[in-house]
Amino acid sequence: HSADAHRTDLMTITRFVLNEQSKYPESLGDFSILLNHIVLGCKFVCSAVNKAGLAKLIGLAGETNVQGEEQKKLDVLSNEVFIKALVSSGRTCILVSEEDDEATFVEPSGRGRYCVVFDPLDGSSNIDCGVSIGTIFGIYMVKDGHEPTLNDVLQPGKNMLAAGYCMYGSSCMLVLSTGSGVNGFSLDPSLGEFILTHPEIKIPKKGKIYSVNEGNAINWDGPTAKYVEKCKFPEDGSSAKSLRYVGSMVADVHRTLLYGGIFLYLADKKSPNGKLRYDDVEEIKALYNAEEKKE
Ligand code: FBP
Repeated sequence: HSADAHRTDLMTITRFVLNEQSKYPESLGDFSILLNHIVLGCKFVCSAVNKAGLAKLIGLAGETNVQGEEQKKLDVLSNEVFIKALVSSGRTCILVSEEDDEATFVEPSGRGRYCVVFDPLDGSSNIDCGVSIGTIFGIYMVKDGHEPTLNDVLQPGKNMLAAGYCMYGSSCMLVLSTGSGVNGFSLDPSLGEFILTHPEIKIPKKGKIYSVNEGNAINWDGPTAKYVEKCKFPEDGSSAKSLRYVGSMVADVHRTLLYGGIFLYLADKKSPNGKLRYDDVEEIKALYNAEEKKE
């Protein structure tokens, strides 16, 4: 017990990724460097999010009281931090952020092989009331010697090298997958390090929770409405499920991974393609289908 209470052998996220990399002798260590820069972005956003309420109350330098101003600022600030951290890693070539209309192409002299797609601060409607929000990221790689183009990032998720999220909740957690397994790291604020606290996360086989914005039920299709009805009024004698919906995807996904159950974010009559925020959904679909056919 005492060993548990005072752990001295800490598996930091850097150590974890370096360990993983050592299994591949040809690896150049580029991925650990990239990840370190992502981790820096997450730590910055975590600190900014934690200070946000206080900043508003006591008017920290640079904050204004104009309504909505600070929320926008936190989004914009987080985006700037991530873009700068990723560019300065020297390991990226294309950055696609939910905050920006256009992709950022890194100057050829500072380029690496990785493309990062990300939402620096998702769930912005939850900022002002201090509810969990998060950063989401995915990483693709361009082939050696190949000039990076937008097609390198308009690819199916299964072509990603790694993906993860950081949740700014009652604790700050970074969850990462590099393709085999999912591992969770909690930020120890006194050390400023993400420590492996949730190794090999596996979603429980059975869960007692369903998570959906039921306010949209009027637009659901028949099978969805029927499924959710069954969650509430089971016909097989099992007990009804509990409803949990934060409205921050990272928090809802994170809880689902740890506690099990189902998270739904549906295409419905109002948004038949789902809520994909892209001007030309058809273009994405065409690129996606072309990629699928190639394989
Ligand atoms: P914003 O970041 O623009 O607020 O939207 C993203 C998001 O908050 C997701 O994280 C979440 O899953 C979803 O919107 C909730 O949407 P809705 O309110 O339609 O259920």
